[in-house]
Amino acid sequence: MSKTPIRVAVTGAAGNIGYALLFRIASGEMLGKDQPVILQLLEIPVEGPQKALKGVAMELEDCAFPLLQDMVLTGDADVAFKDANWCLLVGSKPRGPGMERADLLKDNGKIFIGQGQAIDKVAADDARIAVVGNPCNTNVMIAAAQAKRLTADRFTAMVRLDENRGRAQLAKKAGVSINEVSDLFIYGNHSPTMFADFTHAKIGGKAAAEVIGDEAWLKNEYLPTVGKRGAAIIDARGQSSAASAANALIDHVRDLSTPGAIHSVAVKSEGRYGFNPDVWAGMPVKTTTAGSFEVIESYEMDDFAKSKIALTNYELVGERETIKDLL
Ligand code: NAX
Repeated sequence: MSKTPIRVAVTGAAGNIGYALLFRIASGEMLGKDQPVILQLLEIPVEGPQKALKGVAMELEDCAFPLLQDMVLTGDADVAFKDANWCLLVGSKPRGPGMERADLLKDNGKIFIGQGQAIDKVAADDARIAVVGNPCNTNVMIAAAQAKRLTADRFTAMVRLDENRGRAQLAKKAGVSINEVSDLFIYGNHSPTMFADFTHAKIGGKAAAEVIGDEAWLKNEYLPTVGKRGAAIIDARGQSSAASAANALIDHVRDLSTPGAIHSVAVKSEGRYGFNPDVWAGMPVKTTTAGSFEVIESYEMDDFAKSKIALTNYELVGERETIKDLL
């Protein structure tokens, strides 16, 4: 007998990341090759995006994916999140010319108030939320603040693209396969202040710092390369990362559904690793059951790592302060 379908709501579904994401969800790459899915797709309720969304749905139909049981296309959050088991919040407003970061935070924050309320009202009891739309650490905090029914641990934001970037850069420098790189976790904000913790990373089972043998490179080149990779992609492509972001979101959800998986997730810090208790910060997480995780708290940070974490925490606290009237 086939499994009960999982309802996956995706916002910003007609956008660039949506286009790189939906086909992979429907083909079973995110939740398993034997797991039927229903896609519930939200776009802003105006003609252009709704028409584009129809086009994407036509293409999904044309793929004849056996696992795709149904699709819902809507401009209404209450419809999109109805009984959803996973809510992937990708859609948000891009930063326009001359727009201040504080305005971006506030404008996008309003979207996440409405979506957080709708999710809390209509999503499934086991609903989990993954925020990608930037600034994702702060948007997830705003959405979670609306929740009366769902607990804070259901709300996560994505730093997995940063982890994947960080692993790839270490593998490239060491001239080894990506599979050799482990224990590389992202702490803090999805922004250039993030700390890609090379101090605990391993290459082929040995300390990465030892294998690389160049502390100055790790501190002065590696960290900025990982932190500013998004900007470098925009500079090269003329558009922001889409396929790699969609790929990271597939990894984020798949690993949060796979007991034993260890990966970087932005979660409510609760004071771990010295973060402000109320901010959502990237840290290492171990999936315990298909629906729950625990934070790995055992990494001892040296003074350099502590100073990096303090910096990214300072930025997260500042973002929280900017939008405090939305909480
Ligand atoms: P696009 O502008 O291509 O697509 C966004 C889509 O969201 C548009 O189709 C828009 O109509 C829709 N949208 C806007 N407001 C909405 C709302 N209230 N409800 C439903 N849909 C809405 O952007 P895309 O390249 O897909 O990127 C989406 C978001 O991901 C951006 O905020 C971007 O900054 C963020 N990113 C986050 C990353 C991460 O690692 N956390 C990396 C990639 C990406 O930069």
